[in-house]
Amino acid sequence: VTKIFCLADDVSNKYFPEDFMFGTATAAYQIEGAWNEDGKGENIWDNYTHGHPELVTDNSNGDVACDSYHKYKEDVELLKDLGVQHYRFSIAWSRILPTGDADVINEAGVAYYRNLITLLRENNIQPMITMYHWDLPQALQDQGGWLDEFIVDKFEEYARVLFRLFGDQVTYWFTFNEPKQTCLLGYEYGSNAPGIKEPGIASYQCSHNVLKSHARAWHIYDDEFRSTQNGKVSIVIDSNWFEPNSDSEEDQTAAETKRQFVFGWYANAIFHGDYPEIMKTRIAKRSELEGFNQSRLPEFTEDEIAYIKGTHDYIGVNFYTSSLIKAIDEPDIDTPTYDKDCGISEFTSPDWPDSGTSWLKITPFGIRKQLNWVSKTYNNPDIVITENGVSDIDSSNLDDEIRINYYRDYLSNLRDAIDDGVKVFGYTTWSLMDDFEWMTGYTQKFGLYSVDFSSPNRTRTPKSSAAYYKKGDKYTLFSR
Ligand code: BGP
Repeated sequence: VTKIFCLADDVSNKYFPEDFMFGTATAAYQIEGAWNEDGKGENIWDNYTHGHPELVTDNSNGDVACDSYHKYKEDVELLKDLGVQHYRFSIAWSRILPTGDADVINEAGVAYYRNLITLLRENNIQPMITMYHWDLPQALQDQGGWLDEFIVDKFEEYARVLFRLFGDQVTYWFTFNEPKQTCLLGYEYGSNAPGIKEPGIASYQCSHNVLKSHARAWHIYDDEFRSTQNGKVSIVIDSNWFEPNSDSEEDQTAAETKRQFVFGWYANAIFHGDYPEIMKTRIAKRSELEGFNQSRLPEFTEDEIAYIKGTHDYIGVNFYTSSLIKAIDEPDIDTPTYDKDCGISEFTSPDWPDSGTSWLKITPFGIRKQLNWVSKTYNNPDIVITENGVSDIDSSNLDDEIRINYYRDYLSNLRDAIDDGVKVFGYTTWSLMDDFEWMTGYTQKFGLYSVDFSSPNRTRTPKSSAAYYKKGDKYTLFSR
């Protein structure tokens, strides 16, 4: 057993299993830049940030970002220096298929990812690939995007191209990163690209097509590639821990309802083939009250349920924070429709420390509870934490104690979850380096490495947390 973990105040010394995977993550639009180079097609984030710069906190975009398209070799050096076992990154659909269509493959894009994957493997770093981290080719959005069922065939074609091109070198695949954010922020609240606001309908339609696309990709792998490539395919679902505000039965039920609306929306489908009962019942009831003649939540057919059920070889969980959930009689009138459908009240405790991001309170206990809940609810699957991290806003602060404490305390709780019997086999920090953080632009810093966005060279400098994640320091978190 490698001694990995010993909290300063914990005399018992905790160990991670020797084969436990430590890694770090990024996503294409957030780091690559080169938005229109070497044949890459436009995607919805290019289009959205160019058309509406005012919607991003610092009016920025991912045109150059960390310039990882040109600096991937340096990125791999950083990963080597961290000593990580895996690197989770995403492939930009429109860099491989500029119009989203599999008839035209952009060879320069293929070469970029092939070089990256090869270099990672030469250095014993497992690539963990997200196929879709929010950057839909604009040409596909123009034909309806995730709201139109044609996208399922398009995603199938894209998935087949990726498995064919890279599958011999990749064990860990994820179809989608955080489908809830794709659908809710992109098509219901309209805060993320493509900025569509169709409350109560579009996010459900989007999710319906995302789940069908996910299942299609999993089956393609199973039917055509698994016997020769022997990899694993799943999805990344985002989760807060939703803690009941009191011991009352009402609050316990409300918290479970919220978990089902957030995590169960996707997990129940891929584990059991369909949406959670509570979602089906609540949305049908509210739709009826609103005068719809059918539920705003689309239905899967029996065949679709059978097809979607079981489309997971493991499960990716993004985890950052927690909130408190209280039962309410009736949501406020101005509550967004999806939240009305869920019908609970959500808030945070003033006792929980802040980070640089308003939605992210520091709640280490939550990761243990969430892991236990996922394990219990979905029959103890293999789990990897695919993102976990904390932001601050001061780019000059390389001595990032906030991040060291965060990782120490979350990892300690994750380690406890292993003792609880949860089959979590890996942990991935968000993020390798400071990057373009969607609507907050470059103002939120999540990286183990700081990036100088004012230098054309996009110089990377390790923060204290990088040294800490590498092998432990005065806090003796872990050493390899
Ligand atoms: C997750 C995304 C990441 C990353 C992170 C930080 O939801 O998968 O891409 O951005 O959150 O969140 P944000 O940028 O919204 O602060």
